[in-house]
Amino acid sequence: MMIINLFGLVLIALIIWWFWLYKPAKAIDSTMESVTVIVNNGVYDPSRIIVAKGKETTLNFLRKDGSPCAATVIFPDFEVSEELPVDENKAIELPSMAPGQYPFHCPMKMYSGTLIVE
Ligand SMILES: [Cu+2]
Repeated sequence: MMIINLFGLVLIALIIWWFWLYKPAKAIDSTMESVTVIVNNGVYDPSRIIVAKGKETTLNFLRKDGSPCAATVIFPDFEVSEELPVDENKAIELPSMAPGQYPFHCPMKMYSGTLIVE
């Protein structure tokens, strides 16, 4: 009986967490502040970046991860593919974009992020 009650409590806690507390990673607004994306430990940080529509954008990438996986970042919608040197700031020029969401990732998609153009 105790175990069933405990299970019920855990379930309720999970439901509350899922519906009210869980929020996806906060998007960083590159129109308000200059953004440098840190590439390390399997994640782009920030991984969600707000970009102004209709004008060219420069994003800075700083790769900390020496593994070959992290070496290239690809923006498939814009046919942009850039090598990232380790521990060196790399500015990537993106063309003017229409509103929408566009993924960017490493060649194997272990690193992944989203551009939010608005
Ligand atoms: Cu990879």
